[in-house]
Amino acid sequence: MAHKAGFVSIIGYPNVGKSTLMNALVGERLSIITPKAQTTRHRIMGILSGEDFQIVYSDTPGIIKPHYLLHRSMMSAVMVSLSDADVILLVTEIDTPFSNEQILDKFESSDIPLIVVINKVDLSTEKIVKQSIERWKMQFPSAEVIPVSALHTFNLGKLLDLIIDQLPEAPEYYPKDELSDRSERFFVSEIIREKILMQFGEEIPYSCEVIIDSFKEEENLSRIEATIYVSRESQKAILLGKQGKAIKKLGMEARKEIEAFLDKHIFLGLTIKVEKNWRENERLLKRFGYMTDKEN
Ligand SMILES: Nc1nc2c(ncn2[C@@H]2O[C@H](COP(=O)(O)OP(=O)(O)O)[C@@H](O)[C@H]2O)c(=O)[nH]1
Ligand SMILES: [Mg+2]
Repeated sequence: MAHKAGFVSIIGYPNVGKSTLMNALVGERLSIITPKAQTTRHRIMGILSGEDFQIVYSDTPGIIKPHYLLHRSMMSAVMVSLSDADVILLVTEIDTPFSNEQILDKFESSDIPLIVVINKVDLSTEKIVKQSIERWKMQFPSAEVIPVSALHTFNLGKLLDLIIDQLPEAPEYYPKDELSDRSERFFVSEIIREKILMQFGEEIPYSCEVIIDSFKEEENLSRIEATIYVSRESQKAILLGKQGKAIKKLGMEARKEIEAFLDKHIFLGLTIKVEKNWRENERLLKRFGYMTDKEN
């Protein structure tokens, strides 16, 4: 059989389970997952290779109305991912209709195969799932519609078959043992950001960015220094907590997870800095790795 390969863009509203789905399809924890919207800020590739196929998934930020320059960069990550795609996975939940006009226009003006993935069917009944499938087929008559549960890996084998069916014949794009185009540094900063999302409420998670300042391999451990940027002094105080308790807890949780991910001991040094309104600042967004040519 000829070798098939291609790019598969995973898009949808926030929190529908795009990152959970990509991780389940690739079989590795690449994208961070939390119950909060806007967890994913960048396009993150996850690569699945078989003997006669290679799928390069792009997990993308949830589709939202942009309020900040940061959001605009997040939305252009979605649009770029769509324009390179060989197959599009539109991830939805049972009863959320999809009505983003910019994306619907993009579907109309291209003939990229579309698969509507109805996720979280574990939360629903068979009857409701059936009705939902019919509704999606009405909206997208030429699309495949498939119910799954990314969390419980239900129906993912069938989804994989549908994807491979739609891939063009092509040689592999990446070495077959590669899992992502992102570096360990990137994943480490994402794990720290995930712990911030989990530990702090309100506006804190949305106001933070994590930058790895240095990542040094020593004999028995990796020494990682990271800076957490926040938008205001008051946020810095919350992150620090009383007598530095909050940041200490954050550091411990992040270190455990990073050690599991890298499979080695690490030292993690965390510093907090205030950069006023970084989400609106083009220069800082560039420095933080947004709005680069690679992504936009
Ligand atoms: N019950 C259930 N929850 C899910 C499923 N897939 C994802 N979730 C949860 O939905 C939330 C958002 O998931 P995430 O992958 O970060 O969504 P994203 O914003 O679309 O990337 C998390 O709390 C996940 O655990 C599923 O199949 N069933
Ligand atoms: Mg996500």
